Amino acid sequence: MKRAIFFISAIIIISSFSSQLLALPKGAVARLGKGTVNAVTFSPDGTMLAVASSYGVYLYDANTLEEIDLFETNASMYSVAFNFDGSLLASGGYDGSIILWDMKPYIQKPTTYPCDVNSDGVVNILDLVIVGKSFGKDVNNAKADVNKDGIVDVLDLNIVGQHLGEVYK
Ligand SMILES: [Ca+2]
Ligand SMILES: [Ca+2]
Repeated sequence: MKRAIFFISAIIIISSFSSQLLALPKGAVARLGKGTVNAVTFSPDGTMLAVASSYGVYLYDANTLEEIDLFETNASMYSVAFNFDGSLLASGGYDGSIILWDMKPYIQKPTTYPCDVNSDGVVNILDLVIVGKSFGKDVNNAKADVNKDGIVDVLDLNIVGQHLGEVYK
């Protein structure tokens, strides 16, 4: 009986100790990372998180917090940095190497282009005309409300105007 009580007590002590270790600090939303984490950085658009660790470089989806990929390396990585548009990631290792990773396959392209009001793949005068004709109306044409503020007005026209000539094909 004493042995059973000791065993149960040990389990309670161990489980409360491990739950303290796993508890997130106040204000934290997640705990990520494997191996020894040496550096972290967000991609310029904020969609990815790169982690330099003893296993290599981990990529996480910054929104879902799911692991996207692991770039395994021979040496432990201690630094990571994206270039200005997030198309390249540089990692520095303890072996003195700097590895450049192609991030283009991981960059999420938008599925919609609000300035292409008529969805023909080009922002041109036709999109401006649609927005202009929808002025003052009760957002019957929701696509003409480019900035999604509930009214179609000069602000929407201005946004489309700034994107004139863009091609999404
Ligand atoms: Ca168009
Ligand atoms: Ca609007």
